Amino acid sequence: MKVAIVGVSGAVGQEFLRVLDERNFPMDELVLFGSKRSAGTMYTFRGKQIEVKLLQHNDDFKGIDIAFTSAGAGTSKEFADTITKFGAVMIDNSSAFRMDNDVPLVVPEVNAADALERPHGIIANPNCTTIQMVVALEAIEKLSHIKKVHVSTYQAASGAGAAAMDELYEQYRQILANEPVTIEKFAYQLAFNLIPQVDVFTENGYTKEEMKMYNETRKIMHSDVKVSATCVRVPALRAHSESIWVETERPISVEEAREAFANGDGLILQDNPAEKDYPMPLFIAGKDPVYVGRIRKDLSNENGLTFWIVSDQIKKGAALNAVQIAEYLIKVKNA
Ligand code: 11C
Repeated sequence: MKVAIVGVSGAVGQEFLRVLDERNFPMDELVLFGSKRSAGTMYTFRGKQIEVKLLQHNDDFKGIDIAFTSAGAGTSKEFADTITKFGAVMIDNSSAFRMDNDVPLVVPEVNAADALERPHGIIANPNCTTIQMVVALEAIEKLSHIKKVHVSTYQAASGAGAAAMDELYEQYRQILANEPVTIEKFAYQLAFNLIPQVDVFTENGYTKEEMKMYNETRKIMHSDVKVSATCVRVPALRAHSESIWVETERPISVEEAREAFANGDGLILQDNPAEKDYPMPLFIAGKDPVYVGRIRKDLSNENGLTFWIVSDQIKKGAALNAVQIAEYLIKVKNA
């Protein structure tokens, strides 16, 4: 098994190195690719130094079985043929191909088998906010079909990359030192603030991030569910939180929901209000599962249920989900 990481110097690229090592991913060789800026950089993997190669249109992907790509949608589109032409499976973290009909969009806890049908050799990894939401929704969907979802997100700086995380640290330092605040990665100062905009606005007044939650959820769950989202950037570092309201076909009790979450694939139930026990981004950063708490009946709708989820955006929201897809392919001998 020969594996490649494209965009290894980014926040997600670095997480791929950690996740592959931590999960003891079976491989004989790892090849790293990057832009002009990161080519030549050395990274250590399982005690071995590996130099980052420049991503180019050449035959470097000959012999690669699985390529994890996380270098932005533009790079994914430009290099998809180069990466897949010798048979590598490209598991792409960008938004480039997610909504293409002939590219599966996969969250293994929900639709792993979709990964087996990939006419272009490409499997898309969904947007982080969608991934963690569908893992939780799937547990409820098994009880009763979900017709509607309202969701507000509380998205960490990590969603905008490693430089954005650095900017958040730097903003807090600058404020405390009484220096002018640097604002480059976000529309406004994020430190001591919330920004009700993630990505750009579309014609219907929702942002692209909010529309990803609508469209990707329907594709992954093979569902007619309607998702209305408000996505907010918050000054947390690397785990996204979501306040979710679902309307199901039949009423679901809190006890039923709790049991479903407790037994759900990829989920941890953390819901003990009396002990002030609920998931928070500070404590979930670095962890694999999606944590669920604050489960309540909706007071305005008999068929409504509301809950709170938190998951590490760089892990389950990106690198881990992609590696789990690859693990599934290996398990069913499809890569
Ligand atoms: C954020 N969800 O938190 C975004 C980052 O489509 O893969 C990931 C964007 C994407 O800013």
